[in-house]
Amino acid sequence: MRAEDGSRRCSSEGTIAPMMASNIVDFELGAGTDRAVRRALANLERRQGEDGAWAGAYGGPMFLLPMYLALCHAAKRPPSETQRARIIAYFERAQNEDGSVGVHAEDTHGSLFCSVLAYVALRMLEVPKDDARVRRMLAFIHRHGSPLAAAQWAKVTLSLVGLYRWDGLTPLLPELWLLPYAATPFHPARLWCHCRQVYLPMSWLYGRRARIDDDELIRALRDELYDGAWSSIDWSAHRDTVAQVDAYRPPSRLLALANAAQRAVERITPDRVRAMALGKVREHIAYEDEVTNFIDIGPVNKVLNAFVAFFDDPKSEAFERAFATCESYLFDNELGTMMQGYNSSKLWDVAFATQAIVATPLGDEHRTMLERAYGYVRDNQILDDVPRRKRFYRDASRGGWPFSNRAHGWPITDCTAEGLKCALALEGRFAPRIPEPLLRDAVMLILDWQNDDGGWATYEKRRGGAWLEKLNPSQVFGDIMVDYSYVECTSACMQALRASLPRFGRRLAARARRAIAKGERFLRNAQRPDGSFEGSWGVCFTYGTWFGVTGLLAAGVPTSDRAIRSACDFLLAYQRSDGGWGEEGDSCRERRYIPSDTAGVVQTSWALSTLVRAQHPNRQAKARAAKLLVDRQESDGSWAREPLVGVFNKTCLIDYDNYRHYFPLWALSEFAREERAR
Ligand code: LAN
Repeated sequence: MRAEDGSRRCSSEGTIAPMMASNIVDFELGAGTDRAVRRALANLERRQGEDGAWAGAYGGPMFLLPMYLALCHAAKRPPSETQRARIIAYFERAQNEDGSVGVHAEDTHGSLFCSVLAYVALRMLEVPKDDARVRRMLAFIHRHGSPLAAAQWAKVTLSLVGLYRWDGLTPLLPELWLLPYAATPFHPARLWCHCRQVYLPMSWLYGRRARIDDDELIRALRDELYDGAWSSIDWSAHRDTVAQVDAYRPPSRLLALANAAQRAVERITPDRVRAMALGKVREHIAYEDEVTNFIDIGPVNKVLNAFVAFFDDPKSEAFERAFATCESYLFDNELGTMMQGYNSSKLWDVAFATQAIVATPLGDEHRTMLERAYGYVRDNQILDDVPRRKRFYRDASRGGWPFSNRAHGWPITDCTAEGLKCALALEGRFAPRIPEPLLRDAVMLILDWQNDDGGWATYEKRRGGAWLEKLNPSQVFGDIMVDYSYVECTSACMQALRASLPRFGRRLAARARRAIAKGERFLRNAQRPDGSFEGSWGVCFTYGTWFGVTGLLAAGVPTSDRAIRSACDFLLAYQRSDGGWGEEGDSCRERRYIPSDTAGVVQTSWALSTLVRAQHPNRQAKARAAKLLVDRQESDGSWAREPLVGVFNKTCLIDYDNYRHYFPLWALSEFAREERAR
């Protein structure tokens, strides 16, 4: 609808006949696009790091810094004076008018979860209680209750520093790890690896009822947070209390039953069994630290594992290493100092940036940049499986690529796919041929990761039933319990298999073709009646549709296919009168397309790229999108920061800061190539 508005305006603007007008636009746009591409390449070249990768902020989630600061407080190792000021600045920017802090930095729905955590964090950073910012925050907290109604992870964090009591939490039994995997449909090792790696240390800390000694600040905070009621609280009455603002996934009846059962079990569990369970859980935690060089799979288990090491033995070498590695998650930029959602997004960014660069005809002029980028991809492929992996429920890793770097070491389906696509796109012209065994390892991983539904999940083949989601105890996050198949991961894996086909022998090629065909079925099933694909790791239908369409095309689906046509129609229905696309982050939590007030260049790039790849006949729509990208570019070749477009678990947006530097370049290059071929 909006697309038509735009073209109508074009032809009704005056004396120039529509046909001629569009030729003039084309001519200027052609030159403009070329200039934009050149500038964007120069911008990327300037920003590339020594290691061949692009550093970029990966902040956004607001619950991470407070967990880290609680650890600093416990260990009596406050951040430096400069860091302190920069962290305060980050919180200040994220605080809403009503005093609240949301789940992520741009969340205008205040959450009790992150407001409580931020309040404690700021006070630990020595912000006095009569400071206007914290006073407003506390007012918000009291309007919605107190920590008694905050989401589970806030309660856990507060319990560790004596600002909540473990009795006020639903049980997190370490004994679950003693159950036989095969016979237990709810075994913790069946959970999505992020979920299990978070609840693993939580269960140890819960099992030990770990908490630090009271100090003056803690006593003062109890008074502030609970309005003087601390000593009279009936903790066990508040296990299930959760404020409306934190109840994205309110506890289900099944969870209530499971919790009652766990409490009954805990009452009769002999100390001997508890000790055994804690020992086993401790072993799993130590293993995760060891195989990730203490980086750990993500920031939450990073901090929790460090807490475990601290309570285990604060003077140990293990704690020293665990604490020191927290630093690798901190990042400072113009927004302040944040804690990132991963130790970096480097592999992911390098893979995309490289593919964007080789989509231009100017690769030869940027040979050095490409060679260095290739170096990063080559040096960060994972070369070995983790040791004794079966005992620790780990899948194979050899040949995979991680999201950040090899030291982190957890391979991911779509990172493996993008790493492989990138290496294949460079080989021959800009890089040596990928050695046969490395290619084979990557491909075998991808093939083995495919789920029975034809799709691919994130890190592992799916291990548990969808019903497990009913036991999601986090309240604030959606879809954390099992590793589902995702449109994005599926599409990426199909594309990678497709790109490597020419390198396969007959048998492997046949297997890959079958896998791609199964993937196609998954994608067709995932498509919504309106033609869109829902994304899970980017906002939202724009991102998902880019992957959905690209995946189908990789399967050899013709552009005339109804699935492709309807996906494009869906996008075109949301093209704005300025030629761009803008989709709200809330689309993810509400699972419907919510248009935003302005267009974003990253989302416009995804949409434009989709239309180009689908060879959509509406040339004007594409030209207008390209023009928006060209017009929005800064003179140094960059694009300005815009609202967050990354997401996880439905509710938490996250910053992919480098997206604005390479997605517009990629889309413009694809558009220009199509124009040249006309
Ligand atoms: C990530 C980061 C990378 C991301 C992509 C590879 C981009 C995606 O295509 C697949 C999913 C994945 C691997 C992903 C999943 C969720 C993560 C790990 C994160 C968004 C980074 C942080 C987030 C993690 C779950 C944060 C901790 C919170 C929990 C609810 C456990």
